[in-house]
Amino acid sequence: MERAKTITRRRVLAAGTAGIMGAALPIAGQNADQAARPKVPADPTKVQGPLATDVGGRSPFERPRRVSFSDRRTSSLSPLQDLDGIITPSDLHFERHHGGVPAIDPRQYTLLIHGLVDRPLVFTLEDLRRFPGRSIIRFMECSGNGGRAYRREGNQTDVTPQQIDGLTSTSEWTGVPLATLFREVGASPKAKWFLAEGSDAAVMTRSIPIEKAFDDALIAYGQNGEPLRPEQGYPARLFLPGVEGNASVKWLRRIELADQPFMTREETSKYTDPLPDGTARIFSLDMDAKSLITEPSFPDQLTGPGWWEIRGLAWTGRGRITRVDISADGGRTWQPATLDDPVLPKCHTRFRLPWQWKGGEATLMSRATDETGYTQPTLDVLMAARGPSTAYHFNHIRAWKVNPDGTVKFAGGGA
Ligand SMILES: Nc1nc2c(c(=O)[nH]1)N[C@H]1C(S)=C(S)[C@@H](COP(=O)(O)O)O[C@H]1N2
Ligand SMILES: [Mo]
Repeated sequence: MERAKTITRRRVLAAGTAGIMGAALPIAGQNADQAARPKVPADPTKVQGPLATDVGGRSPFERPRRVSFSDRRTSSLSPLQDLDGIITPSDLHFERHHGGVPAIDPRQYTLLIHGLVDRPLVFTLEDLRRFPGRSIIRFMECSGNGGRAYRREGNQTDVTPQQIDGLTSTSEWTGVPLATLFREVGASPKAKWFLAEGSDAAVMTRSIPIEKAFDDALIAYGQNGEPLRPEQGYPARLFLPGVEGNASVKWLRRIELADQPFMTREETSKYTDPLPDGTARIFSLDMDAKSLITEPSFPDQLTGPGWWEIRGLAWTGRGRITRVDISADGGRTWQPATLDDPVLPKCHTRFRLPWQWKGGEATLMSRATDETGYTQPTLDVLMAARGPSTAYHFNHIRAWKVNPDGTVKFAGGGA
């Protein structure tokens, strides 16, 4: 008995609530005198399971799944509510593709870099791997992510974090810095933009300011310790940390340097934000600070009043997250959450806050601030700035309503 109590107290201290809680009341668990003890087989040698396998799999009891909205399956969303920590397992990384997933033989793969350069060069995958490499843990988010939360279609309440915001994921990306390749080809000082072109049926093309190449752009061939998944651009993609996902062109086959942007379809007709005053935001590449509570969320049902840990993810394309505040009363009062190590730039950051549910109605919200001092806006503020018809960059504060029966429903911007 004493042992169980000690563990409980330690847990409470770890959660930083000892002061509020006083004595070591268990947060969860049954009295060990009454509960069933672990079953111990008489002969442990008789319970040996399957032998070692060459490639592992998930426990059959865990079934996280990406989901797709459209029958055309042009995208699938990460199950954010099923994940701990900050890394998205590669097979659950969200996908977005405009022309399917091409099958590329890595031995046939080439990347051409030309335009305003001294020496146009073609690189094989082997060539790319030979350059000094780099691994970075960074998020990638589709700038169309969260449109559902912004428009509040049908005022849906029975939607999961995955359905609202599942077009964001974090991986460890490995590759060669684009700056290295630009030095290799001898990028001209006249080059101000570069075009990235994919080899999928959509021939995705985007123009990127040249500074990004010399900052932190990567030609990535690795994801979470293994080659990129086909869905993520195998065998090589452009990866632009902190930038809207669309510009991280997958199945990359060509880069052209120029003195101006190319004004492709994807940066004029698409990925441009019409504003209420008749102008438009174009090349709005940076992802603004955002956060989302992933637990509790729909379809959770809290089993009773008491201590629950509010958990979620925060991220920003402009550096590190410096704080996340949580409100349990619809935005009237806020409390700072704890940020788990590591807090990396342009990366999902895990936040947590112990919360005592009294059993009544509560509206849970999270609000992220990044190192530039920018704070995630309310839906009203964002809507006033961008208007109702904008189609990208929906980073406003989200809300979840906890009902007296413990059910949790999506509550849009909270108001
Ligand atoms: N070649 C190519 N690159 C592409 C796309 C595409 O359709 N074709 N989709 C873009 C979009 S809209 C996004 S959000 C990201 C998604 O990357 P992911 O599928 O690895 O998550 O890839 C981008 N790169
Ligand atoms: Mo996207």
